[in-house]
Amino acid sequence: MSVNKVEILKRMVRIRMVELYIARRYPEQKMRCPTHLCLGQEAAPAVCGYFAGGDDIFVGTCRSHGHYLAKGGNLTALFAELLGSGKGCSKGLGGSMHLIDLGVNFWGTSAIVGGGIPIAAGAAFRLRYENAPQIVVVFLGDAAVEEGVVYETVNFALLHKLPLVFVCENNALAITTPIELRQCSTILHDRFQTMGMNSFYVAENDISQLIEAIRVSYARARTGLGPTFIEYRVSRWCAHVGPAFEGPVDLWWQPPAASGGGHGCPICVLRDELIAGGAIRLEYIRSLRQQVQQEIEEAYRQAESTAGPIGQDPAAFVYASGLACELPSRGPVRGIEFRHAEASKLVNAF
Ligand SMILES: Cc1ncc(C[n+]2csc(CCOP(=O)(O)OP(=O)(O)O)c2C)c(N)n1
Repeated sequence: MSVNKVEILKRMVRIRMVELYIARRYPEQKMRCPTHLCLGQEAAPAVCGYFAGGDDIFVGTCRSHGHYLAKGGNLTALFAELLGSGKGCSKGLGGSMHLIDLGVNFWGTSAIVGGGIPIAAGAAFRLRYENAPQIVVVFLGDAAVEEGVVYETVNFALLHKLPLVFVCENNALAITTPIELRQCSTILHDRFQTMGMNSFYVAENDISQLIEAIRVSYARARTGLGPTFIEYRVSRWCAHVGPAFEGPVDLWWQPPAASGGGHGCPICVLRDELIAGGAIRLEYIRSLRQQVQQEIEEAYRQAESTAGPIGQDPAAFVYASGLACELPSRGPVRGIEFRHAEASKLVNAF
């Protein structure tokens, strides 16, 4: 299957530009939720989204604007969510860290590190149980690998050969603590190999290797071969939360010489490869940039026009309606019952 890398570049550019736009408008204080940007980390969502079908399921982290867009999430609904509008994908009740859109099979993001992992396993278990052809992709950061739930879920996923792909975007930071101070080994994926997990390590900005790892992992999950763990080394270019820039965010549409060859920027790396191979010219990127900017401004305008105080009961949607709230009645409790007569004798023989 040939891979359309220009399409992947387009997706990365769109995510980068959306994040930049949010960063620039955030100081207006209309977006009142904590906002974790994925500037510098656009490649994994773009490639994962490229290979996913509409029926596949994504589960994200607190840094998941890119994952949401990659799964086909609506841009106006994303902006509206950040603006606290009832037209947001989570009805304005979640904000940046709690995006959910079942319409595009984006099963949610969570402020709890590792919080999405068991949800993803549950979704994958159902698919396996029903012999369905879809897969689940769950994103996690390197800090999530410090949570016990990852090891429990990996074990369960292997045991049941779940159609689940773990995509760990290792930016080597948990808020501000470097991975060297948190982990015995700064390489994460190989510890799961000892449990029997198929895994990949993808070096920073090696987009071709990332494409291959994701392609193979999806194919394995779809054909009943079970889960895969991908560790992709990335750099986070902004503060843990909020729009403060710390990296080369805005050079990718300049000529390669002006962007320093682009070694540190995933978009520049792919851009340079595509220009060198004759697939695109710099002009293409400039017009793409204009097109995406227009789309973003229009989406934000629409989202702003729906903004305003949340017009609904904040407790709505917290509990599912229609669930029984009383425990089902059970028969009388009969006390201890032994599985066979021998046990009933042995239990008092000490
Ligand atoms: C269970 C839990 N423990 C601690 C925190 C506090 N916390 C918020 S974000 C974060 C670091 C997240 O790092 P990582 O998972 O690597 O994702 P990144 O922010 O690098 O994308 C921590 C420890 C939390 N939200 N949830």
